[in-house]
Amino acid sequence: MARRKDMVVIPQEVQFIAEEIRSMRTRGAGRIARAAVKGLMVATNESKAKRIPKLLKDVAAAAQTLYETRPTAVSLPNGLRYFYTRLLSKADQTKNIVELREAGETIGSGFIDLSINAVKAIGQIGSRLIVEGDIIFTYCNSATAFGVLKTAYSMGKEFTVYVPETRPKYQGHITATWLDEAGIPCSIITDNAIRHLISRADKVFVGADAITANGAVVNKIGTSFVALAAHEARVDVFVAAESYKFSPATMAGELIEIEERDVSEVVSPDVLARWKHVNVRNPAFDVTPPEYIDSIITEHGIIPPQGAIAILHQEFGWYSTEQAMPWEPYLE
Ligand code: RUB
Repeated sequence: MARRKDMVVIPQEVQFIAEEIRSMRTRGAGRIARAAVKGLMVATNESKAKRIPKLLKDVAAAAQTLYETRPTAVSLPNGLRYFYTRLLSKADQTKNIVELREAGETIGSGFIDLSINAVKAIGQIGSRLIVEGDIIFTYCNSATAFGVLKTAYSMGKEFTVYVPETRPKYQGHITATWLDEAGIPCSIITDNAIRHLISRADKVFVGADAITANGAVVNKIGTSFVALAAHEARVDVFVAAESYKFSPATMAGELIEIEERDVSEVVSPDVLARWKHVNVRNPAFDVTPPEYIDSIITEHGIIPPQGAIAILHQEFGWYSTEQAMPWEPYLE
């Protein structure tokens, strides 16, 4: 069948990036955001559009495809919004499609640089919280939290790290590998051992997929259990999170959607097939209330969780529904 000339086409590379995120081959909130923005750079560059309105439609379709890959990490819509709002304002200023395509490159690499620099800044700021001889707990696999540990270690501070395995996908093993490669001594523990061992720890460092207006932290399922156990044992909990992980929609009372993933991640299909009446649930994230968090380390500095609203205002102003998905009006 002949392809309509004005039909929206999503480039294969964008579909590939979307699948990498969906299947968690690309994972971690920061990486997800950078990969999605890369996808929009590709969509802008590869669009065959001859006119600007069509280019905006092509990029909108790519943005929607990427947006639908995983629901919880707010860095994903924030990254897509960063790109698309700037592309729209450039489209208001120029009639030249070549200029707009070039702007896509600049905007995208602007976000990627901002993201990488934020992780580095958090590493620098957070590393000051670590003192010689500390016993540290982390959870799951967060490049931002790891950046804090790696920076402290490169400053010559000696400390050890407990890493829970993080069922069902064992992201703790990735963290242990990174620590091992960096030369930082660590112990892998089962998730069940968290409460037993956390009383020996001095500090907890975790990452975040989303931070709400009231300072609650959404992160890998089980993080709230680590924070609860730490609170009980009077161990400080620090969250390392770039400002694009704060959720503007929560200023308007929206809740963060908690992703439920395929049950085959928890129980093998063979076992599932044998069971007749057993239901399996696989929520991928949970919410840690602000009461269980001591501080959030952002690239702008360390804030108490109650200061989340200040970051949100600084980054996004007051929330308006137009900020939700700026590409929506351009979807076919
Ligand atoms: C990863 C996870 C990480 C945050 C922060 O979950 O919960 O702690 O995404 O990561 P998943 P980073 O494995 O399901 O993506 O600091 O690397 O952005």
